Amino acid sequence: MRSKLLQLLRQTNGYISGQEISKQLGISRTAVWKHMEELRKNGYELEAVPRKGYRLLNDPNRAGEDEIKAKLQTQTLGQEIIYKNEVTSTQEEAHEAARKGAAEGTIIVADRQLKGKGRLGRKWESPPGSGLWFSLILRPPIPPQEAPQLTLLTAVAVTEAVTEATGLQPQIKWPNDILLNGKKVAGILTEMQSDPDRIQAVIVGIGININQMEFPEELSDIATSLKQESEGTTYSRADFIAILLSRYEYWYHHYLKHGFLDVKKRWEALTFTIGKKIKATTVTKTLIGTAVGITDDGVLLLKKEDGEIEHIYSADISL
Ligand code: BTX
Repeated sequence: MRSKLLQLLRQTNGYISGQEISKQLGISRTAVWKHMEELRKNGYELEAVPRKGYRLLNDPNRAGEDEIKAKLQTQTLGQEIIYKNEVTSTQEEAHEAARKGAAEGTIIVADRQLKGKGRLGRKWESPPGSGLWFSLILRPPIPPQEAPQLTLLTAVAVTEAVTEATGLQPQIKWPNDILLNGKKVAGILTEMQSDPDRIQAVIVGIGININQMEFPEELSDIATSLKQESEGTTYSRADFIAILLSRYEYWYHHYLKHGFLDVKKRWEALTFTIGKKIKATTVTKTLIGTAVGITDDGVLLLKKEDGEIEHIYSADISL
């Protein structure tokens, strides 16, 4: 209920009356007042004016353009910020912005996604007020077939950012899952706008569960948040994105200057997939074997029991 109330306050330009809130949320005026008191205790600054209603003055967990800009320490990434309270998917918005010529480094951030996209048409749960849902537009001067390397680069940047922000040490599961204690804390979706021999834009979608304390039932065993893994510590989403963009910029520039090798080495140091016996489920078949490494294109090498090496381009991995 409190997140619905916050959403209402965030969406309102100016004041919203207690009566309107109680009508929209289907709760009593006393309940509205109690929730407001709870929000105040949690650091939200609220103004209450007789006959006008309530107004949110300071939102400690907002990750809007101003809050992010105040924390950014990058040269290019995040210099352009498009912030929306609610979108279908930041990927869609980013594709549109990229087609219209948005500069490299532009980010599209939303408080909530109604149809957050995972890989292969899957859904990414993106509730308001608690996670970081954003897409980054890159225009790397690399051939289209090398774009998958950016997925691994992204996983490295996200993992390092989680450690820097929280002290926690996530592990990467090939190709793009970031796990804490075996549960998914972040997901990465890399899409591309490309001519046959030239990339127009790479749209890197990043979803990170920051402050959720609960998940829908079907995710409760497989998903976690930074807050859940740090005994209830609340993290600032604006701080987190600023740290992440710094790590990203470091690796992205390093990659453009020196190539993929160091990214690959760092990825291998942060993953637990390599050396493990795994089951890889692709669209057409299921393979069992030992993950022995990745190629320079980020393709997973699976050694089957008969010794043959299979190249896995896209699959779900389980141990
Ligand atoms: P994926 O296909 O690897 O993971 C999707 C699967 O993860 C789902 O089928 C579900 O089991 C699980 N899942 C769904 N939501 C969550 C969640 N919040 N936390 C943990 N597990 C979850 C991963 O796809 C790529 C996700 C990218 C999301 C970003 S958010 C910003 C950008 N915009 C957009 O629409 N997508 C990206």
